Amino acid sequence: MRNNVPGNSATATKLQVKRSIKLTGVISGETIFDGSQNASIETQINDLEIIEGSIIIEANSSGDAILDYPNGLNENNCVPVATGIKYNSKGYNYVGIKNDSSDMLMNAFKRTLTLTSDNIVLRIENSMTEGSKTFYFKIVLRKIKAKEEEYVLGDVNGDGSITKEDADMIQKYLMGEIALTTKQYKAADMNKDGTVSSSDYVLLKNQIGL
Ligand SMILES: [Ca+2]
Ligand SMILES: [Ca+2]
Repeated sequence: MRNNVPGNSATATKLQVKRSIKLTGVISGETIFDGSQNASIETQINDLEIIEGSIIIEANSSGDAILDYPNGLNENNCVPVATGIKYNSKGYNYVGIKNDSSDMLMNAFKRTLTLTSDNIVLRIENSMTEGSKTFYFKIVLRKIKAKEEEYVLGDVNGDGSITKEDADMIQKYLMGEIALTTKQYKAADMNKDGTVSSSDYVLLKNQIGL
């Protein structure tokens, strides 16, 4: 009886349709799997970005390389992991230097890396006494999860309780009388559809029994 059942499950050694298996997120990779043999996935790390460039700096002075953020990165969602500097054939030096310990770290020029809201600013101090030098640099950035501001749904003014004042704020916003911050906007979006509308106003009024 069993042999008369249509289908291939009893003897299946592979899938009828090949399937792909994907890893996404911080590491990514993909392989095709059909069940007939083992499969391996070659992965790559996606959360590192490297900015490369060069800057010419006169002796006994400092110079700023002002750099754009790589696509998708900003001051809030990445941190610098390392900054390497090369000024001759000795290779990239990834060690910082203290003002008072130049003897300990020969050829490690002082560098300061600042992430502003607009740019990445790398300042290098050329402590040589004469001539200008070309400094090559590599800045390694790691993507991090941006911290979301915490909010309580309905508490638009953020005072810790959900009251008529919060509903009034939504009403004023809808009438164009006030603007909402990102946090207030999220707190006001009662039905979580991404926009603040009269539906949210009604929902909040119902919730507080108005
Ligand atoms: Ca409130
Ligand atoms: Ca809404």
